[in-house]
Formats: sequence, structure tokens, C-alpha cells
Amino acid sequence: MFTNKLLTLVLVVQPGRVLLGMKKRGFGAGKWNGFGGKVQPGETIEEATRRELQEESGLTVDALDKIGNIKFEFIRETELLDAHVFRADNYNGEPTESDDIHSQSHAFYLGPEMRPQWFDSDKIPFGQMWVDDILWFPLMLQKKKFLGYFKFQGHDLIIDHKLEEVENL
Ligand code: 6U4
Repeated sequence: MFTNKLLTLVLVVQPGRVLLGMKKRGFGAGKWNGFGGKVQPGETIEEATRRELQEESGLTVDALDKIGNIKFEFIRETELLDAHVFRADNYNGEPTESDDIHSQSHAFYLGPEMRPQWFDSDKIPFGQMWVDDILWFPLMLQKKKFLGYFKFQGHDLIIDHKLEEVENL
């Protein structure tokens, strides 16, 4: 039996550039990634997306466009990651390595989780990103909506996948 874990992922896009964060610890550490994380009990997916973006980049956004849904399966694991992907074309604030007060108050506080940096749209560091990103980023950059499924062996090899553009999510 598979369990479903809801995750959020948001890409902040400006003309000709995208904001990514270097993940310093946890799942996907060492990779440039969009901002996001787990949806917590009592939160909507969109609320979780805004919270994680604020915690990890210091930014708030007005409009969030739902652009994709990606399911990740890892061989020999029973937890299916269900990532809801958003794009934001406007933002408030300046990207900073911020963190929420809540996690800073812990005795075991480890420092910010992500280091944000802008990348030109033609110089996205796919070699240091999750290997699925190179497949769906072009759709995201063209504001196309998509549904994806990626089956991983370990964290660096895709052994099966589906990716389709859709009109509505
Ligand atoms: P904590 O809360 O620190 O235990 P952590 O284990 O670090 O969480 P979290 O909550 O940051 O993970 O969530 C993982 C993030 O990585 C989500 O935003 C979704 C994203 N992600 C996971 N697999 C991905 C993949 N293959 N491609 C991608 N993003 C992915 O682009």
C-alpha cells in the first residue's frame, strides 16, 4: 500500500530569470531547487506554499499560479510524494536566507535551510538539480501546465516517467 505525502514547490520567475535555492540540509540537500516543503495538518496546499516560500526565501507573493502536479515514486519505498507546483511572477521583499521564528526558537536550530540565488533562464544549473527538473522546467518557463510521474532508483536515476501538458489542473 502506498501512502501519499503532499509537498509544495514554487518557482519565482522574473523576465529572463528564475529564483532557486541551494538546499543545505534535508531531502535534496546539495541541489538547487524551487522553494517548498510538506503541507502541515490544517493548512491548504496554497497556504503551505506561501509559508514555505516565506520561510526559505523571505519573499511573499500575491498571485500564485498552479502550474503542475508531479508524483514521485522511489523504488522500494511505499511513500509517494505528491508535489503541487506553482509559479509566481511577482514578489514582495528581497530574497534572503531567512527562517521562521518557530524553527529558530528550537535548541537544535541549524540555520537557514536554503540559500536563494537568481539564475538566467538560459543558465539554469540542471547539473546540480533533481534530474526531473530539466524535463519540466521548459514547460514551467512557458507557463504551460503539466502532470508528471517520475520513478526513481536512488536520488539520481529516473527509471520510468510520464509527463504531459494539460489545459487545466
Ligand atoms: P524537513 O521539514 O526539513 O524534514 P525536508 O526533508 O528537507 O523537510 P522538504 O519538506 O523541504 O523536505 O520537501 C522537499 C522539497 O523538495 C519539496 O519542495 C519538493 C521538492 N522536491 C522533492 N523531490 C523533487 C524532485 N524530484 N524535483 C524537484 N523538487 C523536488 O524539482
